[in-house]
Amino acid sequence: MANPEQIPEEFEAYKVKHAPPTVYFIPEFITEAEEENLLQQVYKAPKPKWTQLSGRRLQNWGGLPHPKGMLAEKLPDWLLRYTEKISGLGAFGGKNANHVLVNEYRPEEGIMPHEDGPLYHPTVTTITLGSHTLLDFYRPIDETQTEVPQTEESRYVLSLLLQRRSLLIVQDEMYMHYLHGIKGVAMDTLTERVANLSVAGGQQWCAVESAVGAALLHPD
Ligand SMILES: O=C(O)CCC(=O)C(=O)O
Repeated sequence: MANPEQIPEEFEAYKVKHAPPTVYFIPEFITEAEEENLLQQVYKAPKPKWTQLSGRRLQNWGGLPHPKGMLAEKLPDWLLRYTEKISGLGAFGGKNANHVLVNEYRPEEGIMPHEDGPLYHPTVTTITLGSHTLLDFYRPIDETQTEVPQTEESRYVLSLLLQRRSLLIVQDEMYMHYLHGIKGVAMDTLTERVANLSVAGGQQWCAVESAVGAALLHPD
């Protein structure tokens, strides 16, 4: 299990304070040139590398995660550079990330609230490219709760504004207990429920362009 204490002390400043433990948000983690290079690499991949799903398309790098494990493949150098850099921060409890999921969302695309499941190390890190995204978190359905209807709205906890070139690290309770999703909207509304708004430097409204998020996942 990830140990947030392994993240160096200088990263304490990037801890999102108004969120359950543990979330780090680091704006401008990569440069504009690095972002451009990553986008070029993503879009240079052959067409069969893409898997089209409803509301997004994705590329799997490092192998295909499977309930019985993963037949690992070597990550290409253009991704290794970042998996090593992020793993070196201690994000994966001293282990190295061995899997990268590239998600592309076009305007009005998104992903329903979900958990990533036990196959993964309880940490996910995301570099956002090309545009921002608003990542929403929800409490799981509470079967014992009969008084309050268990709607998406009533279970909504907070959002994180992921600006392009930023790095997000989500660990432990925030990763294991809460569900995450991205609304398929053309415009995001930034409210006081965006927990990293002060760090991200918010505007009231932002148009969503296409966005590519690279997630590093560590299957145990
Ligand atoms: O794009 C993201 O940041 C979320 C992706 C995600 O949750 C997933 O691929 O399961």
